[in-house]
Amino acid sequence: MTGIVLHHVPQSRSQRVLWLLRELGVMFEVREWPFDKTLRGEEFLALNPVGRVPALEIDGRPVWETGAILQVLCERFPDAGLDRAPGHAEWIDWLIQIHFAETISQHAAVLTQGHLMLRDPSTRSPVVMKLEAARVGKCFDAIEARLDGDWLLRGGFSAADVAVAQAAVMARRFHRVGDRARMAAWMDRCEAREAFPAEDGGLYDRDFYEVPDA
Ligand SMILES: N[C@@H](CCC(=O)N[C@@H](CS)C(=O)NCC(=O)O)C(=O)O
Repeated sequence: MTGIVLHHVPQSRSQRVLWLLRELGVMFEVREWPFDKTLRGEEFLALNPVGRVPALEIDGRPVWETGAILQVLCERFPDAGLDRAPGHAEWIDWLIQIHFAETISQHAAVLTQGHLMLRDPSTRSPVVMKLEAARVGKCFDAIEARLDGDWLLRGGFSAADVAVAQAAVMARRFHRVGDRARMAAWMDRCEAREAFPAEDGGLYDRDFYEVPDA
């Protein structure tokens, strides 16, 4: 038993924590959960009171919210160089990117619900799905505009790349990266990293989901 346990559902936001732990090169265990009402059971609610993944056990306590988990891990293992500590010239940009990932993930989550969870098409809103897909596109525009080198921060690869790229991997199932050349090359660089985790099972049954007609 190591001190760190990741509570994980493949292809969910916990993939972000899995990737970061691999980049940090630390010992950890993974406990995989089904993506169902088990997450609302007593055992999981003791790890995260709103029943969501990821949850991380570290230093004898649970931590939840992906952005908080990334910050805790980067601060706990500073030698890996994946953080930008308070006072660092890139600290604020690092923080923005760590939390910007959640904006992207929120859109992907709404679209996942529309395309995969609401099985009865009459309960879906193509209008909302179209709007959410367009908002993913705006996020991709922001990534394209941000990139003027290999990584999101000039100082080099960091947890900011892990956060945003993992969210973009989820979101590109709903809006194509298209002709955003800098973003496409950055995604390739991220996915080529040794620590980038292979997707092993999960929620999605195809690479791309078209918005249905209204
Ligand atoms: N802001 C939270 C969101 C967590 C979240 O909603 N995770 C999804 C998977 S990506 C989940 O567990 N959904 C289960 C549900 O909504 O029932 C975080 O970043 O940790």
